[in-house]
Formats: sequence, C-alpha cells, structure tokens
Amino acid sequence: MIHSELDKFKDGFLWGSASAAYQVEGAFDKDGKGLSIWDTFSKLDGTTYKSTNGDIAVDHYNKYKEDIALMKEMGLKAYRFSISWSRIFPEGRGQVNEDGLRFYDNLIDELIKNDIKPIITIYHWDLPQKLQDLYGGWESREIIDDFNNYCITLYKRYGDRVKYWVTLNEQNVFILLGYKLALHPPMVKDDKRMLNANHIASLANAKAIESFRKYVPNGMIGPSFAFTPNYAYTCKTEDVLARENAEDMNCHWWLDIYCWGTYPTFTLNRYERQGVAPEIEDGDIELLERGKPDFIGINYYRSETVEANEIDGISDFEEINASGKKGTAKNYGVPGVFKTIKNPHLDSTNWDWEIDPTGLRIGIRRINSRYRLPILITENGLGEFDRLEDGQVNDDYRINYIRNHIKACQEAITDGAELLGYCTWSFTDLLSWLNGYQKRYGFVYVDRDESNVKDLRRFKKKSFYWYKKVIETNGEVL
Ligand code: BGP
Repeated sequence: MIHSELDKFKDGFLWGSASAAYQVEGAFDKDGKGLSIWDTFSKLDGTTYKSTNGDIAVDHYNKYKEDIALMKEMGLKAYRFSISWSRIFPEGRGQVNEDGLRFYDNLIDELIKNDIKPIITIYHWDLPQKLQDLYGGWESREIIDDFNNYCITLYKRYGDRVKYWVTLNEQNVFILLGYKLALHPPMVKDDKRMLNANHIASLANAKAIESFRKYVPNGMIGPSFAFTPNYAYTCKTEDVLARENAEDMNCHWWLDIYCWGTYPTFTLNRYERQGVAPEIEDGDIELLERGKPDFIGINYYRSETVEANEIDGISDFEEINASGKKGTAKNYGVPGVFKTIKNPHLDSTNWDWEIDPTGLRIGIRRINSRYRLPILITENGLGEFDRLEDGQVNDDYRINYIRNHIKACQEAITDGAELLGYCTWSFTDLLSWLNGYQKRYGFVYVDRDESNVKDLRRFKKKSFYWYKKVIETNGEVL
C-alpha cells in the first residue's frame, strides 16, 4: 500500500532504547551475585570474539546514574533493561539476595525520577550456572517452578512501579544457538534435546504470564521474539514452498505457541516423522492456553531470503561472521526444507546482516494480522564500526538505518497495525555476545575495546542528537 499521508505516532508512544544485564552491567561477582552460564561460557577457549566477556562490560552497574542522566538529556521515554537472575537468586532458587533486588530498585527509581518508563526483561539469556549444573537448565521441567518463583519475586517487588514486562528474550535464539548450533551455552547439538528444552521454556513463559495476572493486574507482559521475516528468492513454486517452510519452522513454531497454545501443523508433523517432536504432557496445552501474552515484542534486524534446499542439501550454519569482515558469512539451511541465499536487492552491514526497513513493516503486518496482538518493537538497530575523533562520532549510517526503520513503523501503523513503542538497540555501546566490543550499536559511545578497558568514558554520537529530535517531535521530524 502506498499512502498519500502517514498517520502520526499516537501520544504516549514509547520512544525507547534497550540493553541486557550481561551486556552492560559488569560487576559479575559483586554484592552477592552468583555466576551465570554466560560468565562461565565466555571464559572457555574460542567461544567469543577475542575472548571477550561481561566481567566489566560497560560498567553500567556503577555508572547507571550517569547513563540515566544521558537518557534524560535525550528525552528518552522508555528504557528496556534485563534483570540478572543470578543477582537476585545467586543459586537460581532458594535464598534471595537483597543487594541484587536493591540494585534494580535504585535503577527503576532513578528512571522514574527522570520520567523514563522502565521496561523489564525478566530473562535475557544469563541463566544461573547453578541451575545448569543442578538439572541441566532449560532441559528440566524443574525450571518452570524456579523461573516462576523468580518472576513472582520481581512482580512483588517492582510491579507497583513497572507496567511493561518482557518474559523471555529471543527464546528462538537462545534455544537454537544453545541446543542446535552449539554457539551459545550449553553448546549442545541435538534436535530432540533442542525441541524439548524449547517446549519447557514455552511452558515457563506461560506460567510466568499466568502469575503476572495475579501480581501485576494492570501491567502488560509478552515475550520478545527475534523476528526474521522470510522471502522467496524467486517465484519458482519450490522457492515459494521453501519460504512457507521457513516461516513455519522459524517463526510460527514459537509465535503460534505463545499466542494460540498450539504448534504449527507442518513443522510439528515433520518433527514427529523424524522422532524429535517435543514431549507434550497432560496439562501442558491447558497451561499454554492460560499464559497468553498481551503483546508481542519484536526484535528486528533483518529479513532473510530462502530457496529450495535438496534433501541432502546444506544444513546448519556453515560459518558466522563475528569479525565484521563483510562477505564472510555463509548461508545455512535445513535439508529438504529451505536454505538461505543473499538477497540481491539489499545491502548488508559489515557483519552481513541485510538491511531491510520494509521487512520490518512486512513483519509487523504478518504478526499483527495473524495474532491480533499489539506489537512493541523491543529491539532494532545497526551494529557497526564507529570512529571516535576529537570526542565525536559521526554515525550518519546509524541515523539512516534507524530513520528508515521508524518510517517503516509509521507505514505499518498507517496500514492499520497497533504499535506500542519502538526501542532501539542500544542506548550506550555494549558487549555483543559473540562479536566483542567493536560491533557498536549505541547512541552513546563507550571508550573501551576488546583488549583495553580504558576509562569507559561516554561520548554522545551524532545519532544521540538526532534521536532526541525524533522524540521531541513525536516522530514528526525524522
Ligand atoms: C539480539 C539480542 C541482543 C543483541 C542484539 C544484537 O539477538 O537480543 O542482546 O545482542 O541481538 O546482536 P549482536 O550483538 O549479535 O550484533
């Protein structure tokens, strides 16, 4: 649809920015915090870019007031951050750590004092190591109750001040990378285990939502999903079918469960034929029915183009690009289902992520019309090399990227989609899980790199001033 005029963003639209505990906080063993699986995984040889870890990260734990002062200066309306489970429960369960709870109390109060709405992500991948050791983390149904207790602790403590909550960040990513591709902890490569762990995570998600209704009746809660809409490479029918397969396997597999409590027919049938389908027990479907979200959080960075893949065709990831050397990422696929191929109409970042603002509009529309739920963009942004020169960073490429994606949001709204807000990834620069510190996303440059922590000084980039204006004008001036 081409509109002659675009709708305005509604009043109260959440112009935000996002982060995650492990990627910003540092203080990995301070004030009673227990270790998370990322604290241990990142210290194993060859797991992360140049062996980077979040021990110090960008020291948000100590600098949160300085960071929030910058958010205030920008006029940010919402800040999405995650809570580190092992800061609250060092062992994942049992004894609660009051110092941990107090840190987030202070963070939330400081945000509210500065007119910034907190959006809490309950789980952004940093599972307490103790639970991994005790029962294999997401592979055991014991985690459902432990996660629920952790959630209830947070609801009781912060539910009076925080309206927006995100349950699991990118369940599709931490499950696929953790249990199929072995690129994240616990480094498993096993489809059967992957699909079971995923099912258990979905149950934990539903249970957490069910409890939320009781403790935070006026709040809103939903998962955030790494959404990569798929396109067919050509209109050859086998490519169109490959696109249907990819959308079913990579998107509906999660979103149908969140929103409808059922698995999509074709992918479930395929997994059953292979003998790897998840084990569904009595009561599971009822729990999923009771734990449906109020909104869908979308983390959007790129679209993906797919074509038919032979039965003995390529599988998994042949190579990921963690170095920023453009052109080094290889395609991946599922034999007999689909395989990815570069879209000749799209440019890519230096990490080979295709830049596609229209893909965001398409994605919002697909989700909104299939599930009839409002959408919160919980992440969108550009990871690039930045150069600090005389205290300045001229990141016009980031401004362009974000401008075009905000415009795509506005077009989707004009198409009729309901959008609660838009959070960029990220406010300050931070640690990228597998890509170190050189892949930067922030409006605020943090002076450190992989080998040298330096002084962690903050510098406002050009994009900082640009986004400030966007917020000031409620999106009228892009
Ligand atoms: C999402 C994660 C974020 C963040 C972002 C950028 O998948 O939720 O935590 O890391 O992607 O990814 P990367 O750091 O790999 O560039």
